[in-house]
Amino acid sequence: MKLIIAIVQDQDVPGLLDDLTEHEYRVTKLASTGGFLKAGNTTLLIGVEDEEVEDVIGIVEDNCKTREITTSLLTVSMPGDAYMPYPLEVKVGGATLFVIDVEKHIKI
Ligand code: 2BA
Repeated sequence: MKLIIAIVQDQDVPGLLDDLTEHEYRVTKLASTGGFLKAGNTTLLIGVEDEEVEDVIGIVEDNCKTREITTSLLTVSMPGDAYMPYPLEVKVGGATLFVIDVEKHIKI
């Protein structure tokens, strides 16, 4: 068994959850925050059999889009100790996935 940890953008979550549950996958949704942008995103935990991993990756690919986000995260220093926000273009991926071996799966 594998645990897929999928970090996705909030906008893609409703369609992705519908698609996963229609295919009878079990999923847990966690609210998360990206360390770089410090903006909300969603982390999904999906426990699957080994042979289902590729199917789940395909469903994530179908539902998650890469987006360009402009942020004023960076500041440049100006004369006189002033700081000015500096726009930064960041490509936020469709999804970041980790696939982990599950040692034991217990349901009580
Ligand atoms: P954030 O950390 O908020 O990152 C958002 C986007 O900012 C990233 O998109 C990437 O394009 C850019 N970025 C991140 N760190 C950067 C840095 N040190 N310098 C320049 N640009 C940087 P993605 O790579 O698609 O990541 C989207 C979200 O997925 C991340 O949000 C984070 O929550 C998660 N993530 C990505 N890679 C991860 C990893 N190796 N471990 C844990 N979480 C990860």
